[in-house]
Amino acid sequence: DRPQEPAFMPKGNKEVFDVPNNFLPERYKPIGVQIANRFGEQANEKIPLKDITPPDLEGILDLGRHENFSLFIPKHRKVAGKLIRIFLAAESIDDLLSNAVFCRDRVNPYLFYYAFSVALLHRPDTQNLDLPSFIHVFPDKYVDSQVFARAREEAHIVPEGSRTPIEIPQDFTASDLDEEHRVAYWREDIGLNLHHWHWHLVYPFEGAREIVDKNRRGEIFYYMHQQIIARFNIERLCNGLKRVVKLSNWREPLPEAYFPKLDSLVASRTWPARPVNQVPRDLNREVDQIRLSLDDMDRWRDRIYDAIHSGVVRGDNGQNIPLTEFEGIDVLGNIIESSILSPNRNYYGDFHNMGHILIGYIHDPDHRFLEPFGVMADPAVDLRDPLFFRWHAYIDDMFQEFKATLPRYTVAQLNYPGVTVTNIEVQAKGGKPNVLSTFWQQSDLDLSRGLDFQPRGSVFVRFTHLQNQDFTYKITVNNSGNNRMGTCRIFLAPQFDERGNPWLFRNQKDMFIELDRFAVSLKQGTNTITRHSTESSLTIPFERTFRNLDANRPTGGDALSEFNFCGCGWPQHMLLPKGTEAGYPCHLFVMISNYADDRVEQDTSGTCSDGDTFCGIKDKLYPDRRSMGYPFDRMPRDGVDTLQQFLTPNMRVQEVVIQFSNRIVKPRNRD
Ligand code: CUO
Repeated sequence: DRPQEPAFMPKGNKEVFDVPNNFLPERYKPIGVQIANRFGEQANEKIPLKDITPPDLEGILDLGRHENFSLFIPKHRKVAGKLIRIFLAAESIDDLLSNAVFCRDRVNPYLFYYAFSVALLHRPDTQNLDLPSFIHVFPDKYVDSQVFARAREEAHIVPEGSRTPIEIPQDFTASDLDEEHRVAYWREDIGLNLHHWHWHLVYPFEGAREIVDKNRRGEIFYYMHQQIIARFNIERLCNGLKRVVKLSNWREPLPEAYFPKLDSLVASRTWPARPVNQVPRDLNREVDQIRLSLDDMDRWRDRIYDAIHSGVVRGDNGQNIPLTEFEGIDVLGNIIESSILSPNRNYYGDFHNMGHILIGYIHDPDHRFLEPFGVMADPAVDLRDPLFFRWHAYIDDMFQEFKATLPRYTVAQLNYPGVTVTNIEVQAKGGKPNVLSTFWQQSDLDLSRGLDFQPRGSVFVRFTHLQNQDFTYKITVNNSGNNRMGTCRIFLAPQFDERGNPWLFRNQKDMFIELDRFAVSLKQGTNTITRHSTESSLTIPFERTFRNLDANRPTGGDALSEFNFCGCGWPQHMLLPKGTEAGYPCHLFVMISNYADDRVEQDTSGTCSDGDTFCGIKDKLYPDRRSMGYPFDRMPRDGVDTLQQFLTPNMRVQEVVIQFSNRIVKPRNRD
C-alpha cells in the first residue's frame, strides 16, 4: 500500500487507454498483455490510441520519475520547455493524446502535469478540454503529510458511506511561539496557493515564445505580486504584526524559519525545512546545473537599479531602450522576473527567479546532503513560506522605485468632470451598514484521486479557512452631464499604520488592495449603483478554486469546461482581510473614472473573464487601458499628504470596519 503516483484518469470513470505494446516502457513490454488485461477487466470502455513515432525525450528523462520538479530550476525549465513544445507541435488531438500517453509512463509526473497543462491551456483545439485540478492530482503539495496515512487507512478499511472527514488542524506547521505563525492561516491557505500556482501556469516565463508573449505580462507580474504583498501587509496589521521587512541583504542570517510538514508522494521525500538564522551562500549544485553566486545577485540588482534610475535599459545588441511612462513597467517586469521577453537576460540576469532558488537551497547549497529544494523554489508551494513575502517585498520595492520616477497624475488625469460620488454604503448579509464580517469556515476536500492508483471511493479531509460574509456595495453617483460610461474602481486600505497613526498618502497608497472594477453607465442626474461582492472582477467562486472540491456541492456548468484559464483568479473566500474581533477600521475607496480613457475595444464574449484583475483574459488584451494599480500606482502630485487631499470629486472614501468573529462554520452538506 505504498502511495502510487496518481492516475491521470478521471475518478469514477471506467475507461482505459488501449496502449499499443510499443508504447510501453521496456520493463513492461514482456508483461504488456497481463497489464492490459488487469486494467481492462474493470473498464467498460477502451480508448484506442493512434500509433505514432515516439517523441524524442532526450534530456527530459534526465529528471527522474521520483524527483521533485520546479519551474524555477533552470534545468527543469529547459526540459519543461521541450516537453511543452512536443505537446504543442502535435498535429491533431489524436496525436496529442498518443504523445501524452507515451510520455505519461516515462516522464516525471510533476513535469508531465505542468507541461501538459500548459499545452492544453494554449492549444486552440483543446480549449474545451478539462484538466484535473492540481489539488486533486497532487494534494501532497497542500495538505499536512500526517493526513495521508490516516486517509489511506480510511480508504482501505472503512467502507464508503461510513467514512468521516479527517480534520486538518489549523495550526499544524508551528505554534504561537513563532510570531510569523499568526498569519500562517493566510500563507498556507489552499485556495491562495492554488491561485498563485495557476497564475504561473497561465503566465509561464519560458517555453515557447507564443505562450510567454501575452499582453502586458511583465506588468501583470508586478501588479499581481504587489497586491499579494499589500494584502499580506494588511493581514499582518490585523494580527498585530508590522509590515513585512524586505529581504535586501542576502548575506545576513534570515530569522524567519519554516517547517512545511509536507511530504512529496511522488518523490517519497519530505520537503526540507529551514531553521532560524540560515544564511544564503553561493550555490553550486551540479545535479541541478546551478551555479549562482551572491555576487551575481549583486550585479543584477545594481544593473536593474541603474536602468530604473537612468530610465534606459541596455538591449542585447547594446541598443538603448527607454523605460516609457506606460510601457516601461512591462519591460521592467520581464527583466526582473525574468522572462524570455527580457530585452537582455545576459546582462540583467534572472534576478527574482534566482532569489527563489537561493533561498530554496539555503539548507544544502552544494548538494553535499543530497537534499532537494525547499518550498521557496516551487511556485506551487512557495507562498507558504514567510520568506516569500520578504523576497517579494524587495522585488516590489524595485518596481516602486521605478514608479516613483514617473510623472505624478494630474487632477485632470484623475477627475471625471461632472461626475461626483455622493455616497457609499456597504451592507453585509444580516449585518450593520459599513460593517464587513469575516469568520472561519470548514470545507471538505476529496483526497482519493491523489492517493492511490485505483479509486476506492471518496476520502475527505476537512480544512479550516478564512471566509467573508457576502456583502453589497451601494454607490450613489451624480452625473451633471449627458448619459455616459464610467469605470467604477473599488479599493480598501487600513485607516491606521502599525502604531495606530493615520497614514501619509505616499505610504497608504501601497496598502490599497483592489476589490473590484467594472463598467457603469451613468444617466443624467442621480445614479445608484448596486454591486454584489461575489461579482468581483478579482475573484473566482470557491467551487472553481477547488473544482469538484466536494461532490455534494453544486458546481456551475462552466466551472468544469472552462477550468483551464478560469481556474486563475483570487479565491472569493480571501476577498477580505481577516479584520479583528474589535472591528478593524478601513478606508473603502470608490472612484468613477472616465471610460473613454479606460476602454479596451475587443469582443470578450464566450471567454471567461472573471478573475481578470489579476489574470487577464485569455488571448485578449488586458481589459483596462490604465496602468495597473491606477490611481494608486504613482506618487501623489505636490501638496497631497493625505488621502483626503488626493480625492477629486469623482472619488469618495467611506470608513468601514472588518469585524472578525472567532467561530467556525461547518461544511454545509456533510454535517
Ligand atoms: Cu509568483 Cu515569485 O513570482 O512567486
